[in-house]
Amino acid sequence: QASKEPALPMFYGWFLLSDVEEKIKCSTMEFLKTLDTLEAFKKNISDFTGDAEKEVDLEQFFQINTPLHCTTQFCDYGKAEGAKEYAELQVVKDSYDTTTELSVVGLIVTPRIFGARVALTTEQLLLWPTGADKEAIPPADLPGVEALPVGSRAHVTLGCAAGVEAVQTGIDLLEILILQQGEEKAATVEELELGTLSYLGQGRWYLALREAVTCDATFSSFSE
Ligand code: 2AM
Repeated sequence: QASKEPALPMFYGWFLLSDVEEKIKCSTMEFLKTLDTLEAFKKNISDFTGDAEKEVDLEQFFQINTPLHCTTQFCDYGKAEGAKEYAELQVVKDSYDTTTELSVVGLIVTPRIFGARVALTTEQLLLWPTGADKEAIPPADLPGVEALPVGSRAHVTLGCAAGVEAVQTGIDLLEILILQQGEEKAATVEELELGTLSYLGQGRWYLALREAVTCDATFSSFSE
């Protein structure tokens, strides 16, 4: 009798420990509050509201996406490409339930999502699936993605605007990174206490943190 295959999860990733999650929620909300009050942001408010006269409360605009995590492999319970192969990797089995330190190096805000950019270590990159940076992106939409270093897409989705799926964060992050590498230099740069804020047009904001924030996180999986 053939043994039943173990069920695959919805996704694998690093999950922020609960006290870290609280800390990050608070500090990133503080940043949204700051961004909301900046003249440069107000000047471009129509990116978010469609109307230059309208105001937006960014803290209300994004719905928080818990548990806060950095997805490595999206499995969709086995339906996603490469899910089974990933689950069978020795490094995935060996790392399961172990805790690591994620380094948050930037924050991104767009009219769709609010997220934290994560810089992965060489060791963490062993858990980053080949091709994950380009997953779920029609190639024609993001020319230049091939030139980005492996792991560029690593992030924690902090919140999504109404009706937006979390998968958008990785796509918006890659788009911002491509813009930053290209000819189009950021339109506005403002030095904040937290770091350097750039505006990349069409409601895309990037804060390069002056100091990376380290977050303890456990490698695990999630199923609804
Ligand atoms: P995220 O990693 O950008 O936050 C459950 O939906 C989780 O899997 C979310 O965290 C989501 O986005 C991620 N996810 C959903 N669909 C995905 C896909 N096609 N590729 C990669 N990650 C995906």
